Amino acid sequence: MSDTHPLSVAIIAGKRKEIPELVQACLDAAESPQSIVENRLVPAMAVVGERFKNNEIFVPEMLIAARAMKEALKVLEPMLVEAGIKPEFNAVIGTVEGDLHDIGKNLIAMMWKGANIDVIDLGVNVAPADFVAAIRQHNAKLVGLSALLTTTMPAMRDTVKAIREAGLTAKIMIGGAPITYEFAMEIGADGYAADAGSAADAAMSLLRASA
Ligand code: B1M
Repeated sequence: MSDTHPLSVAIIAGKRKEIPELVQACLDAAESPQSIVENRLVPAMAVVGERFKNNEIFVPEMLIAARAMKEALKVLEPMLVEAGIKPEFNAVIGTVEGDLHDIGKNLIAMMWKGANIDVIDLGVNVAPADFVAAIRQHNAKLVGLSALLTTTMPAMRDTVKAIREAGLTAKIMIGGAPITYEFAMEIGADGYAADAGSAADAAMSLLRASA
């Protein structure tokens, strides 16, 4: 990928209205929805992040790019989440307390739904107690925690601790840009996925191991 593809350029510039047509053009050119996410959308957001880090753009531009990205995902979601048979497993997912980033978390939720998991999405800025309550309420077999900020990694640790202390047996999978496998093991999570591509397989291995 490059940041010169029209769809990537439009995401970076936050040209929301142009997005559906550009996504459709990729589909018409026989690009798969997964490839559009991996090769057009995610790298575009990486460029946005890089520009933000270098003070070339600021939060409003980052937000506008995020909205454009969501527009693209809206078009792709039905293709990523093909209607399956009755889900065999369920899961709760959310972005941890203090963290408002939801694009990556939404993508993971889509991939899980695509793997025929019934996903309850708690949204962003989810307190540990709310994860615990939702796992209990839905008797969830899997919980996914997302964090995009180094400053919210401690909230992830607190959430894992709260789930364990509540005696819940749900498998815990974590991920997000600053998260590593080592961190996952250190805080006592059961699994980690680096990206949307590996998230469904990782979730299914955890669920099958616990079934
Ligand atoms: Co924010 N932001 N942001 N931001 N933002 C980052 C994360 C940052 C790296 C940018 C930078 O400096 N280069 C930086 C964090 C630095 C750090 O902590 N080391 C940062 C910052 C600093 C901030 C603010 C503090 C800025 C400020 O206000 N001064 C602020 C914090 C707000 C808060 O959360 N409390 C802030 C705000 C925002 C916006 C609201 C403007 C917007 C978010 C909008 C939204 O999500 N609705 C935003 C955005 C868009 C970004 C960047 C540019 C893009 C994030 C994104 O959507 N990427 C980001 C830079 C970057 O990531 N390069 C940045 C695309 C997405 C598909 O990838 O989310 O990584 P990602 O998800 C991936 C994997 O991480 C993984 O799979 C996903 C798909 O492949 N994954 C999981 C994610 N969750 C997973 C869970 C799993 C498994 C895998 O299991 C459950």
